[in-house]
Amino acid sequence: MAAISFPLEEIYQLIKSVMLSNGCDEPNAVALADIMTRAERDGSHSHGLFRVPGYVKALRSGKVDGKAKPKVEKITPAIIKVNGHGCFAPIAQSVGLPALVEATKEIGIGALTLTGIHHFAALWPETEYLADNGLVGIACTAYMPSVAPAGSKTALFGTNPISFAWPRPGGTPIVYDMATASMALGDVQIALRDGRKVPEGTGLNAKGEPSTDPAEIIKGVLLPFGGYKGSAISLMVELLAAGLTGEQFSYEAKENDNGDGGPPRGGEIVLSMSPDIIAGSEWQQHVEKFANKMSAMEGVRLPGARRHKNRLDIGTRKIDSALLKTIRELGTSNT
Ligand code: NDP
Ligand code: PYC
Repeated sequence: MAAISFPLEEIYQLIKSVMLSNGCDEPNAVALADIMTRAERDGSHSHGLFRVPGYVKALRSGKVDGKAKPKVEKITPAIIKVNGHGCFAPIAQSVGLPALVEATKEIGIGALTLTGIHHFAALWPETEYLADNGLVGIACTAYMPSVAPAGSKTALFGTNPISFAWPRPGGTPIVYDMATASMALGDVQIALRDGRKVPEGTGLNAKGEPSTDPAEIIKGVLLPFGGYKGSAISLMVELLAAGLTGEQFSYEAKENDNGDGGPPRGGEIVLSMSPDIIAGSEWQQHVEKFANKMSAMEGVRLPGARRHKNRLDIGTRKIDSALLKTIRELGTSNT
């Protein structure tokens, strides 16, 4: 891939200006610029600048309201509900997560449901926010049918990510964030762009045969990670993100989507727990011993460590030059 080096601050300003010139107000543009710049900073390439064209498509088609003002409601002392009123997810999270932290610190456990949102980002920002506030976090969201349940060759599940974070006061949290598909669709699309094959087991072509060609898999179907076990976790994500929030399952999201290429309307659930309240004051020492034992093992690293290391580099990031050209054009033309 031909790449251009670009400073993080310029990445932020570019995204913000593209979003402002495509119908976002300042708070929505800031929330999007923040989430995508942090993805580029950490090396979450499939959910950084790569997503700008999709966000813009959803704004231009009118599917997403770039001026939406999400509404927060406390259903019980532990249950927070945010209605995004057709916004992209980051602005809804920015109002819901602080309320979730406050509730969890009081009750010990909490749940945040987000409805009427369009999620197109990585999920680690949600769970890491909770860990940075001393809480354990779990987040998941559904998407549109892209993954065949175990035993089938037809898509029903979204790529259905799940993220988990555990706080390590004084250090970086333990965080994993993974699609329950064998590979996130964004990474398959990037493999196609960069002319790379994907590993065996990623997906099937349109005839239902195994393939390592990303173009063929995009026309066919992705497989869940880990066979029937990943399939069960993807099923759980559908139930938590749609069944429990009252929002659309992936198949419903597709049926009701306008096909503009941007993220469909859906739901997200974020669960949080206070180790201080649940485990008591000794938890940190106990967990540190375990984490240190694990990371000292040969060949082992803790999930999240790659991103946290990338984050220490505040220099430029390499951006695909064709993508950069496309994004710059999206900021000047509005058709
Ligand atoms: P990866 O397979 O790249 O990584 C999954 C997790 O495994 C990460 O937490 C990663 O940590 C960790 N990990 C990777 N290698 C190792 C290792 N050797 N040892 C220990 N831990 C490791 O992610 P996916 O491709 O599955 O997902 C990419 C992104 O796509 C996610 O951010 C996800 O939220 C997003 N996504 C969003 C969707 C949406 O609907 N909004 C749908 C699907 C995916 P580390 O980061 O430190 O490498
Ligand atoms: O990479 O699978 C993906 C994805 C879907 C929605 C946002 N990212």
